[in-house]
Formats: sequence, C-alpha cells, structure tokens
Amino acid sequence: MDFVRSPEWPVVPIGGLAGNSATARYSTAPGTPGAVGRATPPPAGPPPPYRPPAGTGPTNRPPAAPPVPVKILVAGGFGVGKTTTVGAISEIAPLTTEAEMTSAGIGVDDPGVRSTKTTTTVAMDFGCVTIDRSLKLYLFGTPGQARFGFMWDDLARGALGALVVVDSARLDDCFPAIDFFERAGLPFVVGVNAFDGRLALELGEIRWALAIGDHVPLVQFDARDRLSVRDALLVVLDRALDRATRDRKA
Ligand SMILES: Nc1nc2c(ncn2[C@@H]2O[C@H](COP(=O)(O)OP(=O)(O)OP(=O)(O)O)[C@@H](O)[C@H]2O)c(=O)[nH]1
Ligand SMILES: [Mg+2]
Repeated sequence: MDFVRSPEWPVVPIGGLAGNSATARYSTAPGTPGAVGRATPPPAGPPPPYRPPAGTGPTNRPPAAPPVPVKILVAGGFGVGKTTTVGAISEIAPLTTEAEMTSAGIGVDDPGVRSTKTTTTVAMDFGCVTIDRSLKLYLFGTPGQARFGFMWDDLARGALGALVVVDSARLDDCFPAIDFFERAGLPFVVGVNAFDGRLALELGEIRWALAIGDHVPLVQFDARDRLSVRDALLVVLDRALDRATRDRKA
C-alpha cells in the first residue's frame, strides 16, 4: 500500500523541528525551574480583601435623573409638512392618524398644485427625540384643516412652544396657526418648509406678509431632513427656555 499523507499536516513543523521544542513553545527549556508550577510562592498571611476592578463596582453616585420632558407642538396649515416634520426627527416610530383623502374634500382641502398628497392627519402626530441626558422633546403634530381647529386647545395644553410650519407658496394657510399662538401667548417659531429646496419668497418678504414681530424667529428648513428639523426645533427650544427663564424672574 502506498504511503498517503494529508497535505495539511507537514512532516516537519513550521520553523523546523527546533520550532516545535518546549523552549520555542513555552520559552523555557524542559527541566528548568519554573517550567511547572508557581514561579513565586504566595505571600504569607490572609489574602487581601476582594476589590472589584475600577469602574465596575457599586458607586455612591445617585442614579441619573430621567430627562426633563418638554412638549412642543408642530402646527400649521393644511399639507405644509407637519407629519413629515415629526416623522423625520422622531426616534420612535411616530404615531400618526392619517386617513385617505376622498373626493369629498375636493374644493375644501387644497394642498396646492404641486402636491401628491393622498392622506391627511385627522387627529394628531406624535413622536419624541432626546436632545441630551437632561432634555427630551415630545412632539405633537396638529391636524391641518380648519374643521379640526377645536383640537388645538387640547393639544396645546402643557406645551412650552411651537414650530409653525409654513409653505411659502400658500402663506394664507398659516394665518390661523399664527393667530392661535399669538392669542395663546405661547412662544413659537415660524419654520418655512423649503419644498424642493426652494422658497417662493424671500424670508424678509415672508416676515412682512405674515406681519410677525421681530421677536418671532423665522427660519427656513426642510421637513424631510432630520438635521434641518433638529435645528428648527432647537430654535423653538431656545425661545421656550428664554420665556420660561423670564417668567421665573418676574
Ligand atoms: N417635495 C417636498 N415634499 C414635501 C416636503 N414636506 C412634505 N412634503 C410632502 O408634502 C405632503 C404633505 O406633507 P404632510 O407632512 O402630510 O403635511 P401635513 O402638514 O402633515 O398635512 P395635514 O396633516 O394633512 O395638514 C406629503 O406628500 C409630503 O411627502 C418637502 O419639504 N418637499
Ligand atoms: Mg399631517
């Protein structure tokens, strides 16, 4: 019978026979002291008390406080991008209440000629986003049509501020939202949703047309872009904190 050898088992180990010696493998020659057993005898006396590795044991620090919840409204006229705004930033799957738009809405609900919109919010949108360890925003999107206006009072309860989303091509649709927050005395920021990255008017013209005071921030943002929405919400937060600080001083 012929001698058969598996190709993956070389006859001579890699590095030659010397490479397979105890010295090469364990760095000690066979028979030398220390090759077997303990190199140094244990110290006399009882073993030291157990200490967990640094950073793993219990600490005296109090447990971290949960982030402060802040309620923010995302409001505005019909089809301006409120649901899109909440969905773009929410860290949870947003709660939406979208219903199919039917022919009954033709002539009543006008989302603009460019819109491919097929659904509309019939109650509210809900999402949340953690700003940092101390602050978490809870976002409530309002319905857009005037006939759902009665819900705004309830949605606004407890809110610290609002982002009023505006379509620059349909400015008149956002007047009720601006009136609402001015009357409610709630800090708000006007966010012009740049549909397709373009505004129909300059920001200065929009401010003039909406007749909002200089104290009301007016920002351009993209409702589909998370970072853009985040920046707009930070302006709302800034304004809300500003108001809260002033109220506390007064
Ligand atoms: N091209 C473009 N489309 C957008 C933008 N924002 C929203 N849309 C689209 O515009 C339509 C309206 O968006 P929604 O977020 O449903 O608007 P809404 O304000 O919640 O509408 P209602 O709740 O019905 O009042 C949807 O088809 C979106 O996909 C945008 O910035 N650019
Ligand atoms: Mg909506």
